[in-house]
Amino acid sequence: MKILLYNPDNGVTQNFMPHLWMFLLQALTPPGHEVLLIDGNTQAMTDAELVEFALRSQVGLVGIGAMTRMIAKAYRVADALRAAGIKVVMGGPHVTEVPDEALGRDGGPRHADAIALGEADETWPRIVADAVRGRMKEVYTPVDVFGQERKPSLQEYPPIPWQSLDMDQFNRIPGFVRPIMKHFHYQWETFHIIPIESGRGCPYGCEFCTVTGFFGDSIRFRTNDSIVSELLRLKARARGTSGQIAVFFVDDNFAINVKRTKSLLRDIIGQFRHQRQTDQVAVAGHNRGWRAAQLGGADQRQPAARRGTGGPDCRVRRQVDLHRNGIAGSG
Ligand code: B12
Ligand code: SF4
Repeated sequence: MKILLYNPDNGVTQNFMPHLWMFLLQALTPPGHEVLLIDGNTQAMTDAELVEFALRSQVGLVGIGAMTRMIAKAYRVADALRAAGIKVVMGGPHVTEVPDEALGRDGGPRHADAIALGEADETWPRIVADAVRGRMKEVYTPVDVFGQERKPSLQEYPPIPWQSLDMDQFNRIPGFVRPIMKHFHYQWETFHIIPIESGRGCPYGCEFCTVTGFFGDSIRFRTNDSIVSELLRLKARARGTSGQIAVFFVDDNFAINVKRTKSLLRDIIGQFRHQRQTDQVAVAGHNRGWRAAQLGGADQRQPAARRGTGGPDCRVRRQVDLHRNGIAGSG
């Protein structure tokens, strides 16, 4: 079966990097299926064009993921696809928060044939199998055999085959500049910003945020080896394509466990630099060429209204550390 994973744009701002969920679900798709990716931020298409593309490509299932910010567009596109007879499954934070809306159980119109609640790492292969049999359920929930909620372990993280993925649509170098870069032999024919994760979950439960409810209040980490090998695959891709790759750790709490953070950074540095560095995060960042760091988490000592997306692990002291090391910090 051909599967299209579609990420809607928000119609106002342009996203600077693709979403991890698309690559992750693509990597988790059982063999024998072809998975196409379209990001509305990089491939502007009208609803009719998208439907036409899906019909022409004989897509049997479209997966749409959306935050609340993009949900209006997501529903519109889903409606157009379903009107053309194409099955649609939706997932992500918004439909998890308000599942009845997508299924038309709240009195409004129905937008999806099926929805995946919460983390879909383990439910996605089932969804695909059911879609092939033409017997998709309406709701897929990550539960164990006893019906208890089950969070996937990140210990066996699926290797995303970055080295072989078609990433053309996510190249940040505009088409007209590429021949010039090539002509002058710059290693900048492509520039990709790649999302990667090292852990999920957050214990802080800030009232305005979906993360603790969605990913749970304890943190699950990937192994250092799996992260380092993903970075090495990305590096190999950059080398092989005369391109540059920047990685963006999408973790909400990258530095919550200091021992683990240092151990990961040491392993990364060990693979990417011959010379050992000190174990300060900021110094390590400086030596890796970081020029800016986005800090996540929220300071629990602040009233909710005054909290930004700062965090117990990223207070002013850390900003100062970063600045001393020539890195701009925000968050
Ligand atoms: C990185 C990130 C960003 C980055 C980049 C986005 C990107 N390109 O990746 C930046 C900083 C730009 C950003 C911006 C915003 N973000 Co943001 N972001 C995140 C963050 C921290 C990580 C996303 C991620 O990759 N997670 C890891 C992946 C694996 O998880 P996932 O996306 O949820 O996918 C899993 C499931 O949801 C499911 N799934 C997802 N999609 C689909 C689709 C199908 C078909 C299926 C079956 C399953 C499925 O399967 C996946 C595997 O389990 C999340 C918080 C979080 N921890 O998720 C917030 C989060 C997604 N962001 C959020 C928000 C609000 C925003 C902004 C609107 C903030 C703002 N006011 O401007 C903007 C919108 C940007 C835009 N384009 O319009 C909210 C969304 C809440 C909601 N109700 O939708 C989140 C959840 C954080 C929060 N505070 O609650 N964001
Ligand atoms: S610390 Fe950050 S990720 Fe955790 S609940 Fe608060 S805002 Fe969300």
